[in-house]
Amino acid sequence: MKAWRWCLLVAAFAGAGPGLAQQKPEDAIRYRQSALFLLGQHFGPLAAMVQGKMPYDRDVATRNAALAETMSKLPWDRFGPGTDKGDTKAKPGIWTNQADFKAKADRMQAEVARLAQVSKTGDFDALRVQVGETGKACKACHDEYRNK
Ligand code: ASC
Repeated sequence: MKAWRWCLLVAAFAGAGPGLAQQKPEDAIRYRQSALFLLGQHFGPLAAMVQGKMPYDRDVATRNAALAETMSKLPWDRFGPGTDKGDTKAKPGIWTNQADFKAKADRMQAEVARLAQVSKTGDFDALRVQVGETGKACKACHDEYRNK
């Protein structure tokens, strides 16, 4: 292989950064907190709309719900070994009841995906119901697995 091609190959892999396996625990914690923070930031306007605290706008609802759906997929592979200690409110149950934690995470993702679908229809009553269901799924996991 020509030397310049070899350089490109090495640069490509180096640029990709460390794989998930080598991610520093504090970076994994910051990653999942960032995703969940943004999830809350995009769920907030939907909650405000159905509570009459913000004018209802289908396009605003759709955009926020789509971003919430993307965010909802991100945190889960960042609860790996060693990420239970540090600057985190994550409770130990996440690692001792992994099946239940996954079930709650899956439920939340399903509710947010449904929220994204419902937001597009322009059906305000359906949106109100689905915001409620989604909020319950957020809360179920926080009650069990997040320290105050
Ligand atoms: C939010 C947010 C949560 C959920 C939860 C719903 O907007 O940041 O964590 O809703 O409070 O019960």
